[in-house]
Formats: sequence, C-alpha cells, structure tokens
Amino acid sequence: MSSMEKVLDKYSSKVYKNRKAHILEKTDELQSITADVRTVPGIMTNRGCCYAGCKGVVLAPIKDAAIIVHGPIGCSFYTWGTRRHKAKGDENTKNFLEYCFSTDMQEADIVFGGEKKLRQAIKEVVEIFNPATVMICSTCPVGLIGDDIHAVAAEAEALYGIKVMAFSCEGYKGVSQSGGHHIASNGLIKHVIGTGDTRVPKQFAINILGEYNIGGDGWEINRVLKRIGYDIICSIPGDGSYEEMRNAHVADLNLVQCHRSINYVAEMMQVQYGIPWLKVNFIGVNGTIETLRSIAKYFDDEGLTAKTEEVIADEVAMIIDDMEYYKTKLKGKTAAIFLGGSRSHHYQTLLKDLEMETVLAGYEFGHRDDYEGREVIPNIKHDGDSKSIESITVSKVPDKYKVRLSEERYAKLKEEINLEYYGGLIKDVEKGVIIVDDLNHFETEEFLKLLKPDVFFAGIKDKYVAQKGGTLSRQLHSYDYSGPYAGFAGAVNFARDVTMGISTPAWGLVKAPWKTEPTLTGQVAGGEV
Ligand code: CFM
Repeated sequence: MSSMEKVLDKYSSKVYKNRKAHILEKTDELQSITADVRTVPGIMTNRGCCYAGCKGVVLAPIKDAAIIVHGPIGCSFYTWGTRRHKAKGDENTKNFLEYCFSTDMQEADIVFGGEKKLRQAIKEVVEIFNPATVMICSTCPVGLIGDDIHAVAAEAEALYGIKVMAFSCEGYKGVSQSGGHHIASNGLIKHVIGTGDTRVPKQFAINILGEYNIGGDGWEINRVLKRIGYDIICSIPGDGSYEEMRNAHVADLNLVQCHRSINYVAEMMQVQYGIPWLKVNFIGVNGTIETLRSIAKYFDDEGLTAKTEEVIADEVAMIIDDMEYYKTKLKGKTAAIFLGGSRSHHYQTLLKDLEMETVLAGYEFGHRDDYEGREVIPNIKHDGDSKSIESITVSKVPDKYKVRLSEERYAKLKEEINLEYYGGLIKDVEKGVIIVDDLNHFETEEFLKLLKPDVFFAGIKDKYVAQKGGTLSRQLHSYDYSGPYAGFAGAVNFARDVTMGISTPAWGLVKAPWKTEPTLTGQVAGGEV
C-alpha cells in the first residue's frame, strides 16, 4: 500500500470518498484534484476564514489606510502583526501597520446594532490619525445582525472628505481565505486603482501584484528590479500605499507573484486599462533568474536585456559560495510543504536549487487552476459556496486604456513566456509526490509518520504538533522570525535557516507525550495506531 492509501484506509467509507478526491500521487498521466470546497464542519482544518483573506492578507499591508475591524476584538487582534508583512512610512506616507483599529463589539452591540459604534470609531480614527483612507472590514456577527457598513462608509466619506471603503468579508462567507481575496480585490478595483493622476511612468514601468513583503521579501525583490532599471509604480499590496495604488493603471506590465490571491486584480486591470500580466516567481535563485529574463523579454529592449544579465551575474556571484556550502548540508534532504494557495509551488524552485526533495505538497485553499493550471478554468464547477462572493464585471476605461502589445507580438510572447498564464503546482513536482488539498490535522500526523520528511514547511497551526512529534518544522507563512527568503539574498537566508534546523539534534530526542501516555480510550497511541 502506498502512504496515500494507508492514510485514506483509516477513514470510514464516507470520509474516504470525500478525502480521496482531494489527495493524489503524481503520475505521468494528466491528473485532476478536487479543491476550493467548503471545509467539513468539525474537521481540524488549517485554513483561515474569509475575513482573514480580505483584511488580514490583501488589505492589511496597505500602510496609509486605517483599517477598522467592525466586530469583536479577537478578530482584530488575530490579524495584528503576526503575518509579518512589513512596511516603511516616510515623510509623505503614513504607516499604520503597528496599529490595531477595532470597534470592539460587545453583547449589547450585537443585540441593539453596532452602526453607532462604527460611526464613532471612524470619527476617532479620522480625528486622531488623519489617514489617507479608511477601510471597514466586517466580521461574522456583523453579517448576522445586518449592520449596513456600506451606508455608514458612504455617510463618513461625505462627512470627512476622504475615501471610506467597506468590505463585507464576514468569516463564514466563501471558502476560507480565498473568498476574502476576491472581496478585497473587487474593492481595490472599484475604489482605488485608476483613481489617481499624479504619476508619469518612466521606461519599463511595472506593478508588482500579490507580493506581500513578508519578512521583507518585497524589499529584496524591489532592490534587484531597481538595479536593472525598472520603474516600480506600485506594489499591490506589500509595503504599498493607497496613494500609489491609485496610479497603478499607468504601468506597462503587471507582475503576478501570488496567482491565487490577486489574479482577480490582474485580469480586471487587463480589461480596464489594457495592462498585460505576467506570472512570476521570485522564490529561488533559478526561479528569480527565469523571472527576470521573462520580464526583459516582455519589454524587448537590448539595453534592458544586457543589464538584466549583468545584474544576474553579479547577484549570483555574491551568493554562489554560500549556496554551494548549504547545498552540501541539504542535498537529498526531504521536505513536506503545506501552505495557503501559492507558496507550496513557489518554494519548489528553491528546494530544487538546494537539491532537496519534496515528498508531499498541498494548498489550504488553492483552486483547481493553482494545482492544474489555468487551462482547467473553463471546466471548474463551483459549489454553492463561491456564489456568495460578488463577482464584478468590468469594462474598458476609454481615457485610461492603452494598447501595450500588438496582436502579433502578444501571440509571440505567449509562446515564449508565462504571459497571462499560470501552470500550477502539479506540473512542477516529481512523480510519486503526494499532493493534498486542505490537509487536515489527522492527515498531517499520519503522513509525517509515514513519510518522515526531514522538514515540514507549514504554519503556526501545524508547526508545534509536528515538532512535538520529532519533525522539524519551519513556518513559510511568516518565516518564523527570519527572512527575507525571496530573490538572491533571500535564498541564502532560507538555506541557512533550514540548515540550522536540520542540524539541530533536538528533534531526534523529542518523545511525543502521546507516544507514552494512555489516550482516553486506554490505548497507548503511537506510530502503529
Ligand atoms: Fe498568496 Fe500569500 Fe499564499 Fe495567500 Fe496566505 Fe501568506 Fe500563504 Mo499565509 S496571499 S495564497 S492567503 S502567497 S498569508 S503571503 S503565506 S496562507 S501560501
């Protein structure tokens, strides 16, 4: 029996049928997976909620926006600082990332309504902080009692003369984080992008989409892009600002790092402003090199191409000795990797750079296209759940639309680079790798016992279970306390951190409590259960 069959075999026939559709072992055939379906109530899932995807992921890094969480304080606290999306303010741009704004709803507000409290919170935030914009994000109880946050936002906008946006991103709406990404993306398209007229683009003007500056990743990427000579109009949203994003429509290319969270924005900007998008990956040395060459191909400029090669050669020279050293420590080590909706794919390039081997990979809430590639989008059947997320239709904005590529050039580029295409995770893993959608805690423990990876790349919810069981775990959501891991310099940081972890003998000495203590059923649990 393969490890996949062994784990599935432990389920009752009903659960077996459900979970079998979400787990596969990579073969040479074309394979399909079930994904993006609602979490089964009661299961120990690692997913976050819709609010987490909207407020916590897509909106939170916008530094000059005061984001008021309308709901109980716990929801706000949960998205405060833990993801490590970094930002720097300057004399022109405020930075509110250190703050946690909430209406702190209490029982009485649930009974009598919370709009009054929300009005007061907006008043206070405007008077005390004078932000560029105010965003309101609602959490579960607000949707249940029916506070009209959109009416309050419109009222406040007229009263204070600044943009006030409302996001109905109640946690229960839609599939985990991904529903929230969609809601946030719609809001940015409707109210922010294209509303500015203060930026004149220079040559090679780009936006970076779906890069969140976790542990400073975005800063490392920008450093390299600026060395080559790109004019970065804005980052949506890592270390980005509302003011910059308003001018995003003047760029000539959108780079898409995380396809899952931001493909909505990229596609809508293509329709509205004619900006093509390019799927990129700045994780891993070879991933970064390939990405830089693809961007250069898009602009098709001799000077830019030469400069790209010069910068690549120089950056590689700076890290090659370190990477070679760490490769001697990491070569042949095995990894399981389970993250949200894109990193499990992006990190494949970095693991390959270090000659590490993936044994299991999966997404919490990726859609089928994130696994199988965008070619399956026309065949995706959405369950009832996705329908609760508004899908907006946009059209050409005549005075801001610009043709960037001739039809002929577009067709040629489509053949050469990942222009408006994403191939997904499955194509880039080796035969035999287990792919698991929405891995739950039971499966995590079982697969770790069977596959015995040297390291489990995951998040805060899975890390400690793994480590108490004797498997090293590194967080690839927040990078624990480290980073950046992107680009050239980041690859060395990653290799160093993994080497440190793998060289620590502690994990071999850990005796999990459940291996020695009787369980409730009186059995002594262990690897043999
Ligand atoms: Fe995109 Fe992300 Fe991810 Fe994501 Fe995330 Fe994240 Fe992630 Mo945590 S936007 S899908 S909702 S790359 S917060 S920066 S690490 S689960 S794989």
